[in-house]
Amino acid sequence: MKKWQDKEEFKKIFTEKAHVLWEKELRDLTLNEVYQTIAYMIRDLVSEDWIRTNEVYAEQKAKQVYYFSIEFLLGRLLQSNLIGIGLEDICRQGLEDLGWKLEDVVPQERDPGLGNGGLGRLAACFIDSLAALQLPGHGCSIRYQYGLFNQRIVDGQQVELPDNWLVNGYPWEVKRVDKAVNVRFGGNAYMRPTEDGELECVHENYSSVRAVPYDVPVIGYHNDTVNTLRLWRAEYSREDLYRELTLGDRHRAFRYKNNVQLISRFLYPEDSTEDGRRLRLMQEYFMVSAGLQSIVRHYKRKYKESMYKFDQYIAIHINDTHPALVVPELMRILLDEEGMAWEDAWDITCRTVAYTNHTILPEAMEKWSIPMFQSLLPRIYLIVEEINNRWLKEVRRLYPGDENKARSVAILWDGQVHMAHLSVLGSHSVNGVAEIHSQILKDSTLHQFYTIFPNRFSNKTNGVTHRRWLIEANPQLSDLIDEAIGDEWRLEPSKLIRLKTVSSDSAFLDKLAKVKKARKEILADYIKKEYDTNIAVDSIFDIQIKRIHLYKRQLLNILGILHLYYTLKANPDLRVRPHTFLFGGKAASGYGEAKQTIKLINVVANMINRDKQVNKQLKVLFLENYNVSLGQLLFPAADVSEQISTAGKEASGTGNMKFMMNGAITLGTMDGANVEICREVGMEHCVIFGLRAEEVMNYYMHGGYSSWNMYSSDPRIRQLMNSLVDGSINGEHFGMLYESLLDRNDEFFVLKDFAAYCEAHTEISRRYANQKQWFHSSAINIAHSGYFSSDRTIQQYASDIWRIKPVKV
Ligand code: DL6
Repeated sequence: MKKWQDKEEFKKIFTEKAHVLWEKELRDLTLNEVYQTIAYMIRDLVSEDWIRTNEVYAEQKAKQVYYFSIEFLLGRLLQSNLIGIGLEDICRQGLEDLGWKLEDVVPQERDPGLGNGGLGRLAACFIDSLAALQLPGHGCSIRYQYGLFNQRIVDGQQVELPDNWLVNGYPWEVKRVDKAVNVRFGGNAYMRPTEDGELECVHENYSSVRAVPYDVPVIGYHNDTVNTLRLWRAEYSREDLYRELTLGDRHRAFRYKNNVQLISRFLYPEDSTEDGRRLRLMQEYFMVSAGLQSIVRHYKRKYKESMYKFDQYIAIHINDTHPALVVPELMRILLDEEGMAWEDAWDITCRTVAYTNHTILPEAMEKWSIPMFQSLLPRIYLIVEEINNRWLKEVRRLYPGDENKARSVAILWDGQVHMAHLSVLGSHSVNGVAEIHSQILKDSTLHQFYTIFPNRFSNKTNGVTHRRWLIEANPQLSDLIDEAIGDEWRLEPSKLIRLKTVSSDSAFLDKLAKVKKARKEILADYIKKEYDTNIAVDSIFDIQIKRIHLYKRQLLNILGILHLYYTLKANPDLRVRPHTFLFGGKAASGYGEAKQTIKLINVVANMINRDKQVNKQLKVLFLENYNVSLGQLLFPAADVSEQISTAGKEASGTGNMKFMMNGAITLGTMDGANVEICREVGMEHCVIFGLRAEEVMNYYMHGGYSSWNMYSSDPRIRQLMNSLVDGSINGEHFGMLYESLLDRNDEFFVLKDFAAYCEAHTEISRRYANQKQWFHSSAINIAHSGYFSSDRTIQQYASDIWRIKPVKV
């Protein structure tokens, strides 16, 4: 890549580019135009490498993986791309000469509305690692016009505003009209005999949707690899619209046009209605069909190999079940377009596809009603039906008379299409995302499949990219690490383990403490600017940031805080170590309890922050609109990482890894990847509390837990529960939470774990009092975070599942 040699060259190219793009003098540019100008300059720099990367893959016929995910929660790309190509400093200096600060330009980029939570962020880390490791791997998803929503807090309550993230355009994308494909919906499909006695499928009266790809370069770290994230946008086909119009039915024509445009309009359309669910299914098929068609076309044109060898050159990964239609869609292509026999097509499909499960929550397991599925995707339904028939025949042959077995592995059952079952059956590999989660999949969620295909199952513990979450988010800490152990860890994060050698060195620990303080000051400045609130940087920054969900137990956290408040009120002379509790996260718009939890946090925060008797010791804030960019401010500033889900419920968590990478101490349950974090760092460098997953499971299976008993026996709990409904929290009532904790017997064991949680907090304060010991633990956490880099995870996927190798470009 021909890079800008120095800031002079940067300024020259910037000036030329800005003139061409905006037809303005530099002094008249808006900050957003400055940002876009640099983004286009980076695009220019990498364009040759981007072309070359694809050529080299094709020349070498390298096996490639395509990672299909309904979300890619990318975060901003300007700074990470500058870091990737090693030009951040030149850009910063050049901009300064021109009168701008890079720090002011970076926030001009809106976080792309292409994801919402852990699964989407994982996908973003994965494509980052693929490019960094020079592995031939690309992302495939949808170019949503609107993200989930922008969250505002009004009177303590979440208000959802449209996230029109594309409003100023997106300079990183390239529209590729020439690569558009058509996707079919509706109509009728049936099998008819051919002249030579075979059966062929007829699919007629369908409507076509044009899928147009927008490609985003995924730039490797200090190498020349540029992979692709391909995002599909739905457009109406002019011919179909014209046909409808010429048939004289203007209403039908406009309905067609509107329906098509809806497909890529919203990330996660509301699925409480039949229309919403239908739209989601359309999105899933749209992404899968467009993605697969383009992969097959590219394979045939560039690799010129037989489709019988497809799986030798192509791996397809389905990130949870949203892309599970890859299985029948690949079958459709192989059967209907390539004319293969069923057995061959099935064999190739299973060898190509691999599946990761990300949740065991029953409500998150995707199922579609058969009538809806059938009417929307008639040809795909026929294939799924055939897969199911053949499969159940086999199961009944293997387990004669065992209808329970058949039921528990069926794809079509009870009027529904079971997407997890389709995914397991149509893949050669199934993995969970942390050891405990993978074990739960084998022991319970997918146990019946496990008994049939034991070798198909494995674990791949998640990871996060240290390039974004350490190098970019925390340059102060990164520099300190360089000073202590050299900079090899930047390329090989496993080398972070070398920090152990200085983890007891007083001089190093003092510097680490200074870095933490500096990062807390940066966050405090942000909070002052955005919320006009002061937070004390010498208080413990205790942070819980993630989607709001009952199982993640933000409720436990806020009840703990409320109890601390009551204790301070009842004991005016009591002094505790000052704490700043920070929360962030969105609640699904239809999830009443989660929304009420947000309200509770805000009302309690208000009450505490205004109370002069306690607000020197306690401060609580809910930060609006938690997203990747806000995360980049929060993770580096944290002392304590709250990872307090009910054991057995959080598949892995990845925030826990970002916190530890930035030196926070985990306060958590034995859940998800916390278990492995604890094992790596040692129990003395994290604080663990609460029920274990087996105990939780035991209660679910055999009963024996009554939250009313907790209420009767623990006066603290009684006080807290009463306060939810008696108006003592600023006159507000939280009936839904009260019901879920008491009347519905506290499904997530908040009250059961309450006492242990309070003790864990006492332990945190005790440990924090010894600063040397605290920062020793902090250093140990950073040292072990190399294991939780997504580079390690991706290397495991690459060698064990995809069987792809690095390719030098
Ligand atoms: O694997 C990524 C991430 C895990 O870290 C979280 O524990 C898990 O909750 C999340 N799962 C989802 C599920 N979505 N669906 N379906 O986001 O995946």
